[in-house]
Amino acid sequence: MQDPISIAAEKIRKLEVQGARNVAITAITATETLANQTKARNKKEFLKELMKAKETLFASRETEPLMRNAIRLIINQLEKGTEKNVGRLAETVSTASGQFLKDLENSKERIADIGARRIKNHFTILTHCHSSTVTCLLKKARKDGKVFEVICSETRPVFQGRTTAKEMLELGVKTTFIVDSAMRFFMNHVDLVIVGADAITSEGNVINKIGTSMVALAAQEARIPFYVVSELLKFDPATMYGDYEKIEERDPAEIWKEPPTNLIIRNPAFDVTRRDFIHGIICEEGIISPHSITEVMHRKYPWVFE
Ligand code: RUB
Repeated sequence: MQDPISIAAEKIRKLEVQGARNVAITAITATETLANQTKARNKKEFLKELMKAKETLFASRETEPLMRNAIRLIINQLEKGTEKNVGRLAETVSTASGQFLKDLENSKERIADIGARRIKNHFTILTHCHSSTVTCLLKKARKDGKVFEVICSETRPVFQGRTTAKEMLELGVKTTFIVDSAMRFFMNHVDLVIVGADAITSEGNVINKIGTSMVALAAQEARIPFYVVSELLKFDPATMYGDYEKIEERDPAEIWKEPPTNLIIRNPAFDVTRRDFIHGIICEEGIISPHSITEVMHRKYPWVFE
């Protein structure tokens, strides 16, 4: 029987679980299951097991600081404490996991409340890929009685835009589906661009699905506000100390299953949108300038810098 961590990592790697938030939730839940099923005889063995799980989960997708911050927080609580009993250590993992998931849910709702206010009646909103945070915000706007249209890009190579389009249709929102290369063509018909995030760097740059930086460029040229919706814990503290955020490069077969020999295919999953193109980051603390990210993180989540 496969252990919960390998199952979760495999689902994440194959994109059966998609989007930074869902990746983090899957990783946290698997860590909790592992802790509850542990056969470790002492704290040392238990921590060793969790460290191995951490490595496997972190390797499943490289550009996911929300997952990394969550798992680090859970393990740090064990390392810091004096508790030695394995049963009680497993309970600590459960409590910390449950609390993190609850906070994540609250942040999402807060982001949706704040972001929905930015949507005016009869707006056309363009989004790229599928972000559960973006669709939650749009659902909230709809619930508040706003009438708006959505344009979604298909998001090559694995078409996450289809998920967004289906969700919008279910909401009863007039939805237009376009190929990624048509995004600039439609930009003049758009009032607002809203995208999600996988990572935020210490400089306030945002990493999201490949193609996002091109949308940002097109939005700036057309003078259309470009917003990122993101929980603050997508901030990657390693970027503060000089590391570049790694950009996951995926299997070329996602682009072309049987390509001609000698063809070089590159398949980066994400790109970097410079802070200068971002009107604001809509997060649980409000709408903030990307320039203020480290200051806000120090105030709200100082433990990420430990
Ligand atoms: C998904 C993607 C999403 C962010 C945010 O990429 O780039 O915009 O992850 O999603 P992939 P959420 O499909 O490769 O995971 O708001 O749900 O965290």
